[in-house]
Amino acid sequence: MHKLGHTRSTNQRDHLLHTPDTFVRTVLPGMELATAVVHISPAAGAAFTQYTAELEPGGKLGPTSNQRFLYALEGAADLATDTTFQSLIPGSFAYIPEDTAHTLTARQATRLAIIEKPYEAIASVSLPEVLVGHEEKTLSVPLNDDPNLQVRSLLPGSPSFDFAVNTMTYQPGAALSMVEVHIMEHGLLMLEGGGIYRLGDSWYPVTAGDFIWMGPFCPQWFGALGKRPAKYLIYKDWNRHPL
Ligand code: UGY
Ligand code: MN
Repeated sequence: MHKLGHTRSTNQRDHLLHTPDTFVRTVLPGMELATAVVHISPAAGAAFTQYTAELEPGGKLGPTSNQRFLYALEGAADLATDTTFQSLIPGSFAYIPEDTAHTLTARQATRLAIIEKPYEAIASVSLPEVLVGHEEKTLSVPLNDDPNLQVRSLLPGSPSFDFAVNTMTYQPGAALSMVEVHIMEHGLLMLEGGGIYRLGDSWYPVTAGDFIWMGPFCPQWFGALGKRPAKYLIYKDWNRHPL
């Protein structure tokens, strides 16, 4: 249906809301039988990029020299590096360090959330290695002792990693206990349910399929609405000095 020029999407200096009605597909270099919806990149003020890759059966991702994080949303795909071969199913995730040759091939129609970022090495800290896991095998812990708000850390907290990716699940009515203002930026993909997101001085209704970018120090708060839990995948830069 024609929306007569209306959308919930908005692009502000310190935050961006990207809703599916505004998604435009593009092909990134090296992709085969695949397209990308790029949600955020340095062009809009972020220090990382996040996109949703949509692959047909046999589709492939292009290469990158940056570190890459994958989270499988739908379908099935094989990830091969020089040392590993792993099948990804919904809820699977993989971390690939910078300068690590790999191929990702879809076995059926597949959708992946992908985050890429230049690695910030620390001289005394060992480099991270390839890591593949499944969300359901990670530990679920309450945030601030609230059993209705559960967080799963997909990556280890070690300083080898310069970013974190978590899932957060809110029972209906659960909310962040405070408005957060912090140096870390976020890329957020709403996976299930919905609610109200405060970003800066605005409050937005959000639902599964939406993407949000929060820049450094963007005031942020979320409360879950509706009759089912709200769940999102959230990236943040992490473990590095601000200067
Ligand atoms: O990890 C976080 O900063 C998280 N609590 N932020 C958020 O959900 N907007
Ligand atoms: Mn936050």
